[in-house]
Amino acid sequence: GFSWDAYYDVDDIYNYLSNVSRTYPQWTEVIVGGQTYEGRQIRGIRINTPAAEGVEKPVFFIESGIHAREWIAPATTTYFINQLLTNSNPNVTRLRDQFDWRIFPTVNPDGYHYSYVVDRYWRKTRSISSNGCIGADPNRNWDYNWGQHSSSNDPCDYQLYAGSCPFSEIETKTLSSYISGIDNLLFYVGFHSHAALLLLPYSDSTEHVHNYEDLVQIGKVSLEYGYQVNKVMYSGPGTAAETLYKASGGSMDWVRYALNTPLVYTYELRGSSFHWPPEKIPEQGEEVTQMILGLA
Ligand code: 0X9
Ligand code: ZN
Repeated sequence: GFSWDAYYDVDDIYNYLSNVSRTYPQWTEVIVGGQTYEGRQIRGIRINTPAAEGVEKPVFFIESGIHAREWIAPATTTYFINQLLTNSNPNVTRLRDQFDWRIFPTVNPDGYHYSYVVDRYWRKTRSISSNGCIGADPNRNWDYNWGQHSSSNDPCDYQLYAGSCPFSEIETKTLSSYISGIDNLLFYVGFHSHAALLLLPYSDSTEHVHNYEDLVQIGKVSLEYGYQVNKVMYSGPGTAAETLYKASGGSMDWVRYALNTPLVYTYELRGSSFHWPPEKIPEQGEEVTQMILGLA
């Protein structure tokens, strides 16, 4: 069975999504957000409880695991899915009912699988370049100011190769097209590790978006909620460019700029390394649940 005391490979995560959607067939469905180089699907779950007649709920999108080695992100995302579906606390059921959820625990499943079975530190996709080197950083590959900061043009760069062109990777190309098709997208939240940070757009520039003050205020509430769980305070919220470093071609910037999505956040979860022991999944998952409650 599936649980939150171990890390699982892609197939097990996908089976969990299928099983849980069979348990709640009226509210949930397995959704496909895109395709991968090795022929996998980018599989997620939609959770959408019945709304009042004529009401279209805002969409809350969760992107996890764009970087393969950041295992705590997929693990806490399935933890959160489980909370939404099984926790009868009124705060959680209200949260569940408030949004049309689109949750993708692992948007780079080829990379995650490779990290799981071969190279624990793998970060990129698994596409093969013309010179034979493998993978692009899927968080440098989106079509907004592509290839400027913290990006490499060398396909053999282990971490930061931005791809041969914007959306060269089938994962970002298909996922971005899926996201473009969503009406009423309100929240887009990405999970990474490990830095204990809350980041806002933009990554590529220190310019502040027009609702920057709202983003900061909402983000602070999220961090206060999260703090209550483990008494650990994250840094931020602030623009990724100011708080961390400038980086181009990230999903956050594209979703904010190209789709004009109002509320876009990236969390860097905790951990002393990418080897955050699986015993930490529940406390980190609880923290994520509270942080999302704080946002909402
Ligand atoms: O560099 C990244 O893509 C993210 N950090 S990580 O260590 N998980 O790789 C940060 C993403 C958002 N921030 C920036 N792009 N600056
Ligand atoms: Zn990352």
